[in-house]
Amino acid sequence: MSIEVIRGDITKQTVDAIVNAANETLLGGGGVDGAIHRAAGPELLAHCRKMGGCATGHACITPGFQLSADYIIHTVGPVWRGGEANESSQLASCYRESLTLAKQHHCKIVAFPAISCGVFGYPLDTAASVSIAAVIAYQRTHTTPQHVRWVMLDQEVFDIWEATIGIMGKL
Ligand code: AR6
Repeated sequence: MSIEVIRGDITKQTVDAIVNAANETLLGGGGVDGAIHRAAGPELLAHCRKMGGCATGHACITPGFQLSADYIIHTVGPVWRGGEANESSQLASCYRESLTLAKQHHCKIVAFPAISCGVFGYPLDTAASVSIAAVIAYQRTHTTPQHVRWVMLDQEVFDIWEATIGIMGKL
């Protein structure tokens, strides 16, 4: 059971599943969602069209299509509205639901982006605490997935995650 954070492009990860920071339509968008759709190819959009969307805080799974990852887990993070609109429980739920789907599909290694930390505007330090706490809590009671890797495009996001893992990983 382990967690880590690296810098990189999540679409290039050779892992069992990568997680997409999607929106409720599941029909693609900007940020990491756009990058994943470009890398996975048009079959992903065709597949997502049949899925009927996904509510905030929930997750669903598709094949990885042209990615080297076997699966893409699509989760919809909360839009930041100031912190009083249930954002932290919705963000924690994204991680729990994504890890539950990964377990159901026997994924050993899962890569996450910083869900809600781009277009959706979640403050990075709070997002790091909520995200890391959710994964640590999950790992206390489950043995699969064995490894969770955050893959950060931005140095600033990487630095905050690394520092927060350093503190929370020892608690
Ligand atoms: N690899 C890893 N991280 C990435 C990559 C990549 N290739 N590309 C961007 N990031 P965002 P959100 C980082 O905006 O805030 C979309 O339009 C990025 O730097 O992708 O959950 C969806 O369709 C940031 O740190 O996701 C939704 O409408 C992090 O990924 C909406 O944006 C998340 O930023 C979701 O917004």
